[in-house]
Amino acid sequence: MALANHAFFAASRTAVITAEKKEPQTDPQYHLIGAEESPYSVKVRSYLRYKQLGHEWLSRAEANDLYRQHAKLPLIPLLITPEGHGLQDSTPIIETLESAHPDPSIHPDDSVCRFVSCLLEEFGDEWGNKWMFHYRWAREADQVACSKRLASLLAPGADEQTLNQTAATIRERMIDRVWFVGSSEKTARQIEDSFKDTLALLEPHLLNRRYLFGERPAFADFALWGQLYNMHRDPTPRGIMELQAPKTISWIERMNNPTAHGSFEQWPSLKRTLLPLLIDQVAGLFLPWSKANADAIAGGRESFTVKLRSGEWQQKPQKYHARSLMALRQRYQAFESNADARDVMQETGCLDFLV
Ligand SMILES: N[C@@H](CCC(=O)N[C@@H](CS)C(=O)NCC(=O)O)C(=O)O
Repeated sequence: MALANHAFFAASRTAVITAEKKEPQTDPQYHLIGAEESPYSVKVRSYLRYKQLGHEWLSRAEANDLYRQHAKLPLIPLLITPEGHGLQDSTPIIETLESAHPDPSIHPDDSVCRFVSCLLEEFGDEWGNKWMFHYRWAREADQVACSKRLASLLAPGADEQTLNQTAATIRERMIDRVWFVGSSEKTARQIEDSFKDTLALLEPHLLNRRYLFGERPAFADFALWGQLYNMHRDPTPRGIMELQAPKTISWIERMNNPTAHGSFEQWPSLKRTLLPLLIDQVAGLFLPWSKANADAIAGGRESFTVKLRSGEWQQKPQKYHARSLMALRQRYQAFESNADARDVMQETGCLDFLV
């Protein structure tokens, strides 16, 4: 649910790398305004494909009038429903669609899995976005690659010189924005280690299963995938993935057009490889960071410093993350009476941040 990268998704639909155009299953009922470079936009597109909901994938430039008519915030994705309602914010968009189109469900029936999937959905959106945004603008190779892709989205068909000028402007502006996700000299190594450690934890987990919770995608898959799919489009993180994460890359390709191949697993068979991810990344980094951010917002502080498992983290607090932590805590309330879910949250060190 983060708000990192601003104001570059206004051009045409010419996808730059590996986006496949697929005929909508039924007449286009939904209109999804987004961009390939937007992790939250492709997250919703993957969901619409999974649910086989007919939709048109449009850029803001192509659908500028529609966008102006419905957008409440200057953000993508924006989904326009058949009834003509405009929805923004990928998590509530998916929740609204899930209640309208419950089958096949993206929520595992095992209640522990159901909450862990919601927790990892939040982890993907809030913490995963730090990996994606940091790696995209930290090094020249990625800056050049992505700013060129964004430039060709903004100025399709422009000559080389114009493209390079546009790319240079984008690059300059985006490099200045990495503070938004807390990327700085102090946190760079922590962000990069977190990404590599997460890949190392995902590989054994995806060794013999197609998705995070079994043979069909769960809520968590869509959020984590939106970030990792975009990272796979940038040279440096793609290089790291190609070196150490072949199973994750197969999952990235699979989630671009997910289909159910079987059922969700129960917690006991997922526990061995999901527990380390919850302990190491969610309880060790994401939740203490999110709590410190929320406390800083509540205290009206300009900046906050928090001791994470990876070291000292300093950042300007973001209102949006404080709201989403509140939403996560409200979501956990529905599971509080569930002893198994509580035990797992206790065992992983997540509980104290959720109550
Ligand atoms: N919480 C929102 C975040 C959306 C977001 O940050 N979108 C970015 C692109 S990934 C955006 O629109 N930035 C402003 C812009 O491009 O004009 C969601 O989950 O949909």
